Order: sequence, then structure tokens, then C-alpha cells
Amino acid sequence: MTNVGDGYVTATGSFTAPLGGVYAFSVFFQNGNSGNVDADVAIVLNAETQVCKADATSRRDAASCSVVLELREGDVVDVRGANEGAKLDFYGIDHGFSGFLVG
Ligand SMILES: [Ca+2]
Repeated sequence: MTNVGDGYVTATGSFTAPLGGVYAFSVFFQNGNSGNVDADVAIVLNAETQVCKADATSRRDAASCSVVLELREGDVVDVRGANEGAKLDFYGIDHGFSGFLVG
């Protein structure tokens, strides 16, 4: 995993902006094959604002979203389940969260 600036903390899955600027983020996942297959996954700013949402609706449905954000130093970006009650049953290894500083 590339983690320039050490803003990403593996243990929590959250990214803290080491400096202000414009950042791009994306998340993707593939739904599971059983159970509640209506999973949504959101990129969340400072634990309160959903800035984009990947919305899967059926078995093995793949979903993604990308967003460009202007962050201040110390802003926190992470990924959360966004559909209460839906089990996040990721399929295989087809999920991820990435971001980078645009400038
Ligand atoms: Ca959904």
C-alpha cells in the first residue's frame, strides 16, 4: 500500500489530511452473493457528511464513487456503510479505498 505523507491509518481506515489542498478519493466494492444485497458504502468527511455514495442493489453488483474535495489540514476522510441494516458482505477481494492530493 502506498501511503505518502502517512495520512492513512490502517488500523482505523481513516485518512487525515496532512496539509490543506484539493484531494481526489474513490471507493469501490462488489456486493456479496447472499443475504441483504442492498449495501451502500459512502465516503464520509469528518465523521458526519457523506460526500459520495456507492450503491449496490443486487447480488455481486459492483458499485463505486469518486469525489474531489478541498480539505483543510486535519480534515478526516473515511469509508462507512451507508445503508443501515444492510450487511456489508464484500465479495472476494474486489473492494478498495484510495485517494491522492491533486494540488
Ligand atoms: Ca444499495
